[in-house]
Amino acid sequence: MATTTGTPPPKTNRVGLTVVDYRGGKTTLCAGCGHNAISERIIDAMYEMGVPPERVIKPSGIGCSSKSPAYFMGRSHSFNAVHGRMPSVATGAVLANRHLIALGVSGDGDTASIGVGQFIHLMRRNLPIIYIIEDNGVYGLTKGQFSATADMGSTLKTGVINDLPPIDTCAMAITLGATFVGRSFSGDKKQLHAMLKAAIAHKGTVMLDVVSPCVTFNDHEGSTKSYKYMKDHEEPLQEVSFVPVFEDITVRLRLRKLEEEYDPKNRIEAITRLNEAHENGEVLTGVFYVNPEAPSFVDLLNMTEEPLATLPESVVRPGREVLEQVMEELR
Ligand SMILES: Cc1ncc(C[n+]2csc(CCOP(=O)(O)OP(=O)(O)O)c2C)c(N)n1
Ligand code: SF4
Ligand SMILES: [Mg+2]
Repeated sequence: MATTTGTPPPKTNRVGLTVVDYRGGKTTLCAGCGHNAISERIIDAMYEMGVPPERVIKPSGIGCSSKSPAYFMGRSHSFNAVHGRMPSVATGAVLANRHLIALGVSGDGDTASIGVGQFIHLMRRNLPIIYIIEDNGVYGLTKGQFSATADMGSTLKTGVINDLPPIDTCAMAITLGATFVGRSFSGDKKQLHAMLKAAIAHKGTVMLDVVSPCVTFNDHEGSTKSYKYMKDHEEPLQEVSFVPVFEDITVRLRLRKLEEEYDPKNRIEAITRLNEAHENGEVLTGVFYVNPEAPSFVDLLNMTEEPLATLPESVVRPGREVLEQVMEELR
């Protein structure tokens, strides 16, 4: 329908919002930083899936990547946690209000070094969360030291060579029990967009490692997390597309096999394929593992449908008799 001025009204999604409603503050990250491209894909995916922004919480840790929730979905809740401690904040928020949609943003430093203990326990629980690692192989915010995801043999701009093996966060997440695990590239618009939409529909822990080049400290010849290296070495496992079915919120993930018969429900095969890719010097991208049937952490805890945060005090506060009984048991 045209307005009186003749300008068509902006397009809206199924909850009546325009894409502008999903934007955030102006980015302060470097121009060309992969993290900015990921924010753009999150905005598009959330808009297209018709997610009400007020239902979303975007916890993060510390780093350039962890700053990026300020640059998308300004109407959602945010929490910039302590370095590496986003998983505990996210767990607390989701348990207090199970109706929230949690989108955690972390970096390779935030996750695989200081935060690795928290990451490991989050992956075991199948908490409903989309956990994104914006992976540039360096600590961007503190001026480009190698992180634990840097490949052996990759070099810093100064010529320093990394002689330690990398931690593969995807292999780790699959081993530990995450129920939707994949890797993408900030420069692969189509694949990342489809994977994010599928992630939004998944009911459990989604772990997406997104290679996201740091143009200031890790985009040179000799880096294995540069735009050029990714363009030359990315090996997509499938062509990922996703058809949302809003009445029946099941994951309708379509994986068109490009190179082989690959079963994303087979954990062992997923880990073997990741190891083979490392041996062959390929950066495998795509959805490695999906298990939509596993009970989520909120199901396991048998929590009430009404979120704890909105239950009245008369329900959440034990009565005097119950307290006396507890005290009696402790005597
Ligand atoms: C407890 C603590 N230790 C160290 C730091 C310093 N520090 C800030 S960001 C960062 C690493 C960030 O790297 P990453 O998570 O990969 O994010 P990027 O900047 O690369 O996106 C470090 C070590 C800190 N802020 N807090
Ligand atoms: S320093 Fe690197 S990671 Fe940080 S904003 Fe700049 S390009 Fe991005
Ligand atoms: Mg980093």
